[in-house]
Amino acid sequence: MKPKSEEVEKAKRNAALEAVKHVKDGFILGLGSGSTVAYAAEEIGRRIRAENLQVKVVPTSYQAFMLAVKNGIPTTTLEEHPTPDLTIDGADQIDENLNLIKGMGGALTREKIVAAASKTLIIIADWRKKAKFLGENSQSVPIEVLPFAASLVNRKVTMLGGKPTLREGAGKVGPVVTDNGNFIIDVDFGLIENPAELEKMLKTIPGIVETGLFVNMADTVYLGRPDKVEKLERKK
Ligand code: A5P
Repeated sequence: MKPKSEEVEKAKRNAALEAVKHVKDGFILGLGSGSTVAYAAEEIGRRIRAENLQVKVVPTSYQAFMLAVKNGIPTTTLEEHPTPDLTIDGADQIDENLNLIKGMGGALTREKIVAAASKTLIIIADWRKKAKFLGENSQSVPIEVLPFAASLVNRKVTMLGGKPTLREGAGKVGPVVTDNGNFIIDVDFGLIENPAELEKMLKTIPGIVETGLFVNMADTVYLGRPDKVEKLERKK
């Protein structure tokens, strides 16, 4: 049975609230992108007003920047704060080792850069995002590519066994253009038993700017349900 959308929204919010409990006064935060992060931004804004919490965020997308502005959260940059204390971000799929697929909102490259710069990465998601293996339920891997390289990348990922689809816009004809001026190719690789190996191979293809595979990056995942939150930690 399909879950009701209000149950899913409650689950996302519950996960976000748990993550924001980790935010301390003086923190520099990476602010991820997506609908689950929107709840985290609301809670950070609420705490700024209620507790006079002093924090700044490095946004991972224009959406994250706008969420920060809307919620009264001061923004900063990696130039000013190269090592954020904590990044809170969403995910599209999470495997048993806390490897992730991200980028269904098109924001994967800046998300990965900010996550890699941060001391800690906390992922927030609803329960439907958990999988035994990445790639389950036909979840494809978003890949950001230079427009000039799109046909080469299509050919190369097909040789690796993937089925590529150039992401088309909604509210715009033609391909989606990312915050960095690139295209997104969504590639269905089937079940991904070794995400680290796939990531390594993809990174050898000229024109791939970044992939939505986040391997060994998440420290903690809060998996929300309508009535509780499960905490998962990466084995190190
Ligand atoms: C943005 O490109 C993504 O990486 C998001 O973090 C991911 O798609 C999760 O988004 P939702 O929280 O909206 O599901």
